[in-house]
Amino acid sequence: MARGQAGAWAALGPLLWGCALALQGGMLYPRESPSRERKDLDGLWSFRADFSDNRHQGFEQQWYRRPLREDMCGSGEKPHTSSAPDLGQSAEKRTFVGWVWYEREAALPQRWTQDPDMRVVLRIGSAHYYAIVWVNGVHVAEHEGGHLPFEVDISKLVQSGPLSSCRITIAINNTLTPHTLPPGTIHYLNDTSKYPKGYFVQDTTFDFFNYAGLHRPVLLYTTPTVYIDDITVTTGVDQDTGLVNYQVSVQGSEHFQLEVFLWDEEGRIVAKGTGSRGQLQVPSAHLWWPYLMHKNPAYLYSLEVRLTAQMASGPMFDIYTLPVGIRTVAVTESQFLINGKPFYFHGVNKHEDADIRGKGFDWSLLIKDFNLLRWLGANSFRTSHYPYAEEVMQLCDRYGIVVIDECPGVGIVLPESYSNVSLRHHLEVMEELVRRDKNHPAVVMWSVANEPASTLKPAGYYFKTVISHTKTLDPSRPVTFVTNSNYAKDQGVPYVDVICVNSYFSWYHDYGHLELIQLQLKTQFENWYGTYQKPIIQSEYGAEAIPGLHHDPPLMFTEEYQRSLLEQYHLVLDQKRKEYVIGELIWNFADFMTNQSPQRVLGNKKGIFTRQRQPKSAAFLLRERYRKLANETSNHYSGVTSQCLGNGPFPF
Ligand code: BDP
Repeated sequence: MARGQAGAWAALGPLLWGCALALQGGMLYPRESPSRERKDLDGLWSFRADFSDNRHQGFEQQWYRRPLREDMCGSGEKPHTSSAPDLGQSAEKRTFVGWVWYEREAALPQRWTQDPDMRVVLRIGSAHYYAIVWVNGVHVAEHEGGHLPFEVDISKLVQSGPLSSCRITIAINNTLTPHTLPPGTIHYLNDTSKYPKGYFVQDTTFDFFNYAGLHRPVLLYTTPTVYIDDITVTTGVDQDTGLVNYQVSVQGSEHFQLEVFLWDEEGRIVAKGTGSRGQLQVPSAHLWWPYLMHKNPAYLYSLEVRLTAQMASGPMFDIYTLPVGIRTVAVTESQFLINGKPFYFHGVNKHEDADIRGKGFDWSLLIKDFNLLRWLGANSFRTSHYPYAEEVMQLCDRYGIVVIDECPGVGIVLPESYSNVSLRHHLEVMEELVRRDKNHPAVVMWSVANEPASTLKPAGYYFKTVISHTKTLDPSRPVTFVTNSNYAKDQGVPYVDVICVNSYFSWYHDYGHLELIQLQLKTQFENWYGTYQKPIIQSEYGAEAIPGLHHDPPLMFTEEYQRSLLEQYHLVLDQKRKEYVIGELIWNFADFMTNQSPQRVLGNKKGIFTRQRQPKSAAFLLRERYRKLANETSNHYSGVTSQCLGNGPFPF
């Protein structure tokens, strides 16, 4: 909830929606190499929220022109990878809607500012939701959408003067509209007997707190001026030969040579190639297997791409190394196959969410979460309900955690959210997501939305378009969206490869009647499968449990109820997984923050871990189940859990 003047939202409109960038270039993760350097801009950033009535003072006074800290009135400092709302003590700031300003001075190594053969790039891991960027007071970039990276070449600016530092200013607006992803609506409350003049609230139809700000690393990196801009890898398997198809795009010159080398984990070159595209063949390849599906999961090769460009001044080199997992993914009428073997998803849905940090990236939290996944015996998760940090995806590749990669299409329920404006943006977001995550072996499926109102009339055309666009962008992976609507009326499902269905039996209806779950769940599966003959994932199910609240017989909100509800689901899942159910993902891995409402007690408590990552009783139940499932479903590799669990790469 927020307060402002009546004109506040209108004043933001034209700035916000006129200028989203078209998708350009690749989005390779910045890695150091002999030709590339990287400088993380972590630490504290100056921070200021624009509390002016029209939320536009920052633009009127051009806050980007001089250091923000020159006028500290109302401003402060903030670690950049955290959400602003939970750092302060003010309720008004916590629910602020509008522009906030970040600023950081970066000292640059001399050669970065003096070498004309060097490109300096500013990369922002994510800025929720709309961002405008200035460097030394000059406007350099804008980006719409809070969960995907964007970058800009700032070489000209940093190489044009005597400065050995640069001042980066980022203005970020967290306002959502029916056309953003996720959507939201600003409501002015005009009854002056109840609300002060100009009072407005931002309403959202998704169930997590709209944390805003710079959530992920911001960094500078360099490349030569002729550089490897993008690499696309797809893999296949022929008998025991691994096939690595690569395509490289180069910017800066048309006169170059490319060599590619595939290294194995022991540091041996196992295949070589030349040119911008080709196929590498790896005899007796180590395949990338999911965690618990093989005794040596998550095998990664390294694809080293070496570029040599002929310049007037002599040769110029660029080197980029990409981790590559060789694996195949396929879907049949009733199975999900990884490397030709049936794969059963036993995992979780997550959120990027934690105390104090909000959605801010934090390595310690990440390692804790991966240790918990491993402890649980989970082999997969869905990035509900938006793309997670790139570093998360890298860990999934390294540890064999399979990912259903979801875009921020959550809460699409208003008819306006099916307009052409929304559709165009949704297509752009899918392009950005596929561009970023296409090379991760852990990503086995794209999810284009969660629980859209897909019984509304335009939904069929809308999802047909988004799904077919996604398949064109990446023909190598299946596509889904997550439904919770009626099987007979859902207009999007005909276009998906796998049906993901959420249900909350004996929670959001038939309160307390656990005895109904088996019947209702069976009916759910039989109806969906009977209508579409596609494999089904139970993509969400669960119940809230306040940690430490007990009652036997089980009553809602107790740990016993959460546990018993899951047990009822498991009875049916155990029957149907022998037919066409290919997975179960608990809602949710951990408790998480939401908007305030009478249905939420300091957030959503459906976690099997608390927000502080301590187990509730249900976590032990799932741990037992997932280990059993791993042994039963990894049928080509018996005794997998005893061999795989406990000796892994995690620092227990
Ligand atoms: C599901 C939504 C999820 C919610 C969950 C719940 O997909 O985002 O958090 O319900 O109500 O329908 O806990």
